[in-house]
Amino acid sequence: MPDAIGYELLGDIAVLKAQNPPVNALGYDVRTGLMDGIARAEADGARAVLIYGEGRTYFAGADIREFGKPPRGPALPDICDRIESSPLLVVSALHGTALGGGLEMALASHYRIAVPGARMGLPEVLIGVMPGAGGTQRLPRLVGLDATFDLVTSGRQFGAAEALELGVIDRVKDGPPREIGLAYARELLDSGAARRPISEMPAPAAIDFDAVYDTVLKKGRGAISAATAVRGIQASVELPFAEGMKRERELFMELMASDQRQGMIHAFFSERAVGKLPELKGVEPRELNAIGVIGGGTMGAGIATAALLSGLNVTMLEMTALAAEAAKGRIEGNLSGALKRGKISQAKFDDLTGKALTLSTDYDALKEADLVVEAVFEDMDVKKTVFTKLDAVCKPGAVLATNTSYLDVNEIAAVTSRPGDVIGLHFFSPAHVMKLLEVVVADKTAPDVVATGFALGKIMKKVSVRAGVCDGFIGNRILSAYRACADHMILDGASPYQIDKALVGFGFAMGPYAVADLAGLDIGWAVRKRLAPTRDARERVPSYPDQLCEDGHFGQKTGKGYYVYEAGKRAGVPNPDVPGLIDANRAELGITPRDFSDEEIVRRYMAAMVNEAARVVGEGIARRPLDVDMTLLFGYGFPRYRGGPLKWADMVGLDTLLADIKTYASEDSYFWQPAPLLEQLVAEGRSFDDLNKEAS
Ligand code: T1G
Repeated sequence: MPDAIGYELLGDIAVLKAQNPPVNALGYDVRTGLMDGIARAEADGARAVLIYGEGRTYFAGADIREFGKPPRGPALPDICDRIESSPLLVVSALHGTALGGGLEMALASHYRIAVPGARMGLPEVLIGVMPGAGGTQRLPRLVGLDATFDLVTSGRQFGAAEALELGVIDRVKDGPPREIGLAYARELLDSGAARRPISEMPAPAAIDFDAVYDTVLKKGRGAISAATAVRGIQASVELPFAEGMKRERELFMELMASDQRQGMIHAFFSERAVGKLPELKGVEPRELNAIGVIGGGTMGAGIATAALLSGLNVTMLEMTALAAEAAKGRIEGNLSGALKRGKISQAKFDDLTGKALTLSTDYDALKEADLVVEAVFEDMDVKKTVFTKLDAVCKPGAVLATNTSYLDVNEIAAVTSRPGDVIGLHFFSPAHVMKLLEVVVADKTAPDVVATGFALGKIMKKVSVRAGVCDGFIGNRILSAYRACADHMILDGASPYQIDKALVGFGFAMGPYAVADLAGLDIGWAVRKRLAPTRDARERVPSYPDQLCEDGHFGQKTGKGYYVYEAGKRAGVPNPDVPGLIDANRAELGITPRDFSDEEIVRRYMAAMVNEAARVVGEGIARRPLDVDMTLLFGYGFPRYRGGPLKWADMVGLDTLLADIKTYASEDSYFWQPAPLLEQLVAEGRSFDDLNKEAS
């Protein structure tokens, strides 16, 4: 294995080349290589040093696989200080993604050049930490406080042009990073350019840091990394550089030790692992160039929009020409958002809604499609009719997908002569925005059809999760459990508004009742009616929501549900009619309401979520606990800094959760039946993370 840092001496310029694929992460070998390399360059009498990365990128940051392990070898901040204080002229040449400690390494250099396509950023707050190698101390001195707050607290990436404009880099030049770096170092030496340590530049003037801190903390909805980074930036103004570095390190180590860092690193690696399934190893997906979408309602138009934005040609099939035109209007509406935000040009908009999109009312238009996904009415007979026609029309090898959110994909597949080609692709509304895609694998779905589902997800930049067939697959099945728990608490004395507030306090963007208003109360109403004939008598189901629906109150779309929505306002106010409906429901059931604390509300709600999630994993509907975590993060607004419900459960302690469930079972043994997997893990002293490791 070649040295992690290659060394060359070219005349009076020493070259330190990072060669640590795949992303030149600043792991132990790279760090020691940099310390040895700068010392060697000085000993060799070089006058300048060029640092660049081989392969796809300049350093992409610290090696986050080392997080949580005992620190080894030189720490990154010390390497940055060592390089910056070298008497030699240090130049960094950036390409790929210079992120986190990578950008901090570049800031410790005296000059920075980048190729036009280079991207940079300090994304540490997105993985639960903060810049910890001088980023909060050097960046303010280079670009001022406003730009620093923006870049550090958002963690966003930015391109070479913006970096040049901000002053983060000095030069943009096309060419191999090594060549443009050497030429720039040569130019600097020949022009007698001086070393330019940022640490010696003046710090910006003080501002009201508490106000910035409060704003950032509020925006984080419970996440603490960005707000903590503000305190690091504050130190760059209030303390001398060396003291500021010490303060940054203290704050960084506090975050490193936090549960939130554990949660967000878990999310980072799980987001990449969730699409890697042993069963797909070596399985080639089928061709995917042109797809068909049947049904141009909200979902179908959203799916078509996502496909168009991903570069696929789309044939949209509707029942009538009028309906097809209306579908096109929805697609144009979806794309106009991207146009307004500058994500696509007018020419692109015209191409996507012109050449790339074909409208039709004739199934024959689908005969060349590589994949067809239907998003028609959620009724089994309607779906079966559609698949019977698809079976007759589509070419051999075409993938036939259903977007159903709960119907049995096996039953749908059974009406075709090719059940191996049938799969569920459960998109989440709005389908061109939500990143989650549940790839629902039926009993006879062929492996390469599963691979094609994941390939479509990748093209659409979705987070695809493999799901087995059951009512609600992974996400909706778990949602129905924790939503039922919330409904029980309302019958027993809590208010929907208290529950929503408590869950927002836990980190959800919205509570379950605000979410229900957003999705439409008629959806839950239809599910309750569908399940009523087979419902177990012991199941506790409130009747007051039906009353709301019978009165035509479906939530945001009718202006009234749990909340009342004034025209133009997204946030609603509590519907004054609801408490009376709840009181009447409790009276019917002979329930004397009791108080709930926010803490108890969250504790019960999460116990129900974890318990059902454990069932879903135990039954193999989800392959691993991390699959459930990714589903809840990308489809249900679970707070990312907690990693997902099963990561959160590991950190709370499975024995504690099981004890809670057993306590609640004494009130309602039907709802609170401990999941066998949860009992097994507690008995064996294992965690959900152990299962993730065993499965990978
Ligand atoms: N450390 C270790 N492994 C990493 C890594 C990292 N920083 N970044 C990526 N990988 C692995 C990843 O797990 C995957 O592995 C492979 O590389 C390809 O990644 C002191 C402390 C760089 C934009 O947060 O944003 O510096 O699955 O699939 O889509 O202030 O990876 O192949 O086994 O994502 O082309 C700051 C995180 C760290 C950057 C490339 N840096 N990485 O995206 O490929 S904290 C980051 C990314 C820090 C200092 C602090 C992306 C990417 P495998 P990939 P990609």
